[in-house]
Amino acid sequence: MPRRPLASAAPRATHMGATKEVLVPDIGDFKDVAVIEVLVKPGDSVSAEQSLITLETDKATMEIPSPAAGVVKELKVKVGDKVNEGAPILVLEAGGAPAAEAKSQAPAAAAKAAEAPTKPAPVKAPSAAPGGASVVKVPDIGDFKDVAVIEVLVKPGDAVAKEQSLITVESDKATMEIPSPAAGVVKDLKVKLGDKVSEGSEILILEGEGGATPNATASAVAAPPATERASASPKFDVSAEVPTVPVIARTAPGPLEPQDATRAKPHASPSIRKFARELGVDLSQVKGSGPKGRILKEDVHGFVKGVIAQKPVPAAAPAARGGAMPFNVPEWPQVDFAKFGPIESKPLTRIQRISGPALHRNWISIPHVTQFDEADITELEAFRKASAVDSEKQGVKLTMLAFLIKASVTALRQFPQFNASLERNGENLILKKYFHIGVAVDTPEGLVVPVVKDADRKGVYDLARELGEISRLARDKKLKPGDMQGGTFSISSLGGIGGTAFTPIINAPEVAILGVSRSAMRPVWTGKEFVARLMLPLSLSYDHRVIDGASAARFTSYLSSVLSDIRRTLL
Ligand code: CAO
Repeated sequence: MPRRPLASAAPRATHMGATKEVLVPDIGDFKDVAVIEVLVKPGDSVSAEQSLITLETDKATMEIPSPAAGVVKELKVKVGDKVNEGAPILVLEAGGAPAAEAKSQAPAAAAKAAEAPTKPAPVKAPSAAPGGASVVKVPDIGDFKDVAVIEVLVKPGDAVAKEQSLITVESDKATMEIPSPAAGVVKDLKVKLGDKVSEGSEILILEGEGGATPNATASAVAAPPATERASASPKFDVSAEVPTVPVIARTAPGPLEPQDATRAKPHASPSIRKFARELGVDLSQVKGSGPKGRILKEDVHGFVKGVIAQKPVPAAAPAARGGAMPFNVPEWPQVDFAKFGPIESKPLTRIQRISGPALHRNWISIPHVTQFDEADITELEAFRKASAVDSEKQGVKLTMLAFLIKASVTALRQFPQFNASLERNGENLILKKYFHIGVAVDTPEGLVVPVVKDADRKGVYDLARELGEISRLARDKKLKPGDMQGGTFSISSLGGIGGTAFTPIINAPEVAILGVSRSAMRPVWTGKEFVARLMLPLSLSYDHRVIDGASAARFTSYLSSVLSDIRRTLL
């Protein structure tokens, strides 16, 4: 969960005549933090709050802003140095008001920010409620207002520890958990799913441990990942801590999108993020040339130059959900539908809201081609039906999908480039030696893709049993994030519903997905006569960057031959 660190002190300065030594401020629990960027040099004029250096730990990147305007006289750090709170950064010849003083409405105490470390902004302490209990309220969540409660993580009677998450709120930009300011027992909930809350909204009534009022000095704050505030505090790029998608998918079924926990946000410091935002650059498209692939200002410049060179007017038109699109497309039409007849506005489900942008990304960024084929499953279906009695005795519904998984694994072994992912830099294909098959499951809330792990090591009965179990979990919204991660290839079966073919969208970072439509009896020419055969339509969408058409045709032909004679899975 991206979280704003507790510490938020301003850089300290000690007077040395007309100059001040700017020190590393309170940076929370971080110790021996590496200086990864020095953003100024001697002779530079800096304004109050201008970033001086960037520090990075394995969990966060933070910029240390100048406590006041002035001229840099001497640098005390260089890239690669390890620093702690109080370490000298540089000597500044004061040439303007300290940052805190510059804020005319700031309280007097805050005006001393340039002189001494300030304390972390306290979370609103629980206010007293009748019966020795206290009201826990939404703390300072930055500029976010009326954010939706998407999870209530506790219920009345629950004992909670200090900092245990109570609720999760979500805006269109961030998902954040609100932790408990104190240990205690939940007496009463004041919010429910779907409520809109802002700073100060009541969350719940908490009775402190042993019936006492919870400690009023609690200071844990969950804050939005990308909010930048005008303060002299370090700016923490907490978005670098944890990828957003796995966080969002923490307790709810995930959509048809990558659920790979290793998928990280672009590695860049807050100022670079801001710079990129100002230019409308999507950092995920920029290759970093800094240490550990970090994106530098030059990389953003280079990216913009490249785009300009390719297109005369690289307008970043807003997509339907507000994201920047890398194409010069006309703006989404704003239509007043009510002008034409009665309407009803229905919010998208949570799964749809998460999966929509991922599907959109996959659709526009992967060059899809769909190869259609069909498999003669007459014998297979006869075998499945003949096995039905035996399978039912074992409590398993032996579905066609279980055989499809089995046959797909056999084909994937034969064509390893289909069981692969393109490396983010586009230079290598990662071939996976394991076979985790994602299965699209239709639920009332939307599509989710649980993954059958190690499908190559399971028999058809085991696969059928597991499919029944994950479909049930998906529909009961009980899938865990891990159940939806690590897929190497996906199957989307609409055979139980109908249709003759469709073009499934690849579930990135996978490179192919098999769509299956409804089987039907068809006349098939044997060379001498037409015979009635049960034919299963297959639609294989593949990433044309890594798979060419001939390979795709070979893959579906082979898969079709395996389904026509399932004994091939034994070979
Ligand atoms: N051809 C003909 N009949 C088929 C078939 C096929 N390809 N696949 C399934 N059927 C039949 C089954 O045999 C079953 O019939 P009986 O009840 O008489 O045995 C019936 O259709 C219902 O099957 P099912 O859908 O319950 O079971 P399944 O194992 O085939 O599928 C699951 C399970 C989870 C894939 C399915 O329930 C589902 O959610 N499908 C939708 C996936 C989806 O939305 N994909 C779209 C992604 S792109 O937006």
